[in-house]
Amino acid sequence: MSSDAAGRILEMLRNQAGRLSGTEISRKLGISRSAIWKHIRSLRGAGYQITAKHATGYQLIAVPTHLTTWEIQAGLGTERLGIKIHTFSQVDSTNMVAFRLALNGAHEGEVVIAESQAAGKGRMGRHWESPHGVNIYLSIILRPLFPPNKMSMITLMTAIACAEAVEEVTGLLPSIKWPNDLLIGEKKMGGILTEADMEMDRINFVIVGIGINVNMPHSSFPPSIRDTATSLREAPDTEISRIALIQALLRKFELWYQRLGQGWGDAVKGRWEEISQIRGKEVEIVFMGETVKGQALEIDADGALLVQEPGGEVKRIVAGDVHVRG
Ligand code: BT5
Repeated sequence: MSSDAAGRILEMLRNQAGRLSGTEISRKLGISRSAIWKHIRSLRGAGYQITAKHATGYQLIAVPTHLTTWEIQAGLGTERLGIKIHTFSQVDSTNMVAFRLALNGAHEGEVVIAESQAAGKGRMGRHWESPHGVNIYLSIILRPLFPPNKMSMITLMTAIACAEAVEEVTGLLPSIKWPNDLLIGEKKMGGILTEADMEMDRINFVIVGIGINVNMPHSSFPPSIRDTATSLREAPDTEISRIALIQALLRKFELWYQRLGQGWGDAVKGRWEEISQIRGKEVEIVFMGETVKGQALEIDADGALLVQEPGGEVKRIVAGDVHVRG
């Protein structure tokens, strides 16, 4: 049974104010009444409330509150991104699922989304808190044609896409902390984990993992991050539609990724510097036990952070944790 036909039936039901007869669906889609019934059953199984009356037909009463491919794709409007969306109730990590799919030949633009993660990953082996049903855990498979040294630009453009999507949906523009933190005020509400399968001179695929705390209540944060983390809901204190946010995110992501692919690295750099908190600030960067202190200048064409030490020397930072001082 094709999920496509189920999706098209759903679309017809959405656009219908009252009941829609089986004959009408059958005529429009060229499928039998019994095939329609099977699709209706699978939609119901996915959480859609659809009533069926023998004489008058079908009516959509309610859509599920959990994330479904159909809800995300309805009115999405992207060209390639999210054309295939794999949704799960729970996974180990959406990045790991996406990685496995990519190894098996998944295409650029395929997306993995889960309601919760049992082993959500941060950078450098760290853990990402991923409670069920309240946040966004999403990974995008990319097969970029540009060289490995441009990898960091993908993380930066992802941060821009996330910030702009949040602004579109909530009216609140988060700030970005190099390289992968999304902040509201001083608190972290999202993070990005970019992983890749690559050789010396070429990228086979990239997995961009995005975690955004959307409706997570403050009480759900474990004590270890209660003072440093926040969710979007906490800011305006209203429930935020995860569907609307995912759709905005996929659209913004596609736009910025296309720009990057067309050689608009300067536009990415410019927009990133506009949104980021870091330019001109006194920073301390820790990476693998080493600390660099100085003033953050800008990011270079490959997405590295340039920091001027008190002695005047400029260091190029490609990875690490940034602390803004003072
Ligand atoms: C990150 O790492 O910020 C990258 C997070 C990426 C998560 C997404 S979810 C979808 C995809 N699938 C995955 O498995 N991962 C990606 P890092 O900069 O290393 O920050 C990790 C640190 O942030 C932790 O050590 C905690 O201190 C803190 N933290 C953990 N969970 C958090 C949360 N939900 N909100 C805010 N801070 C959190």
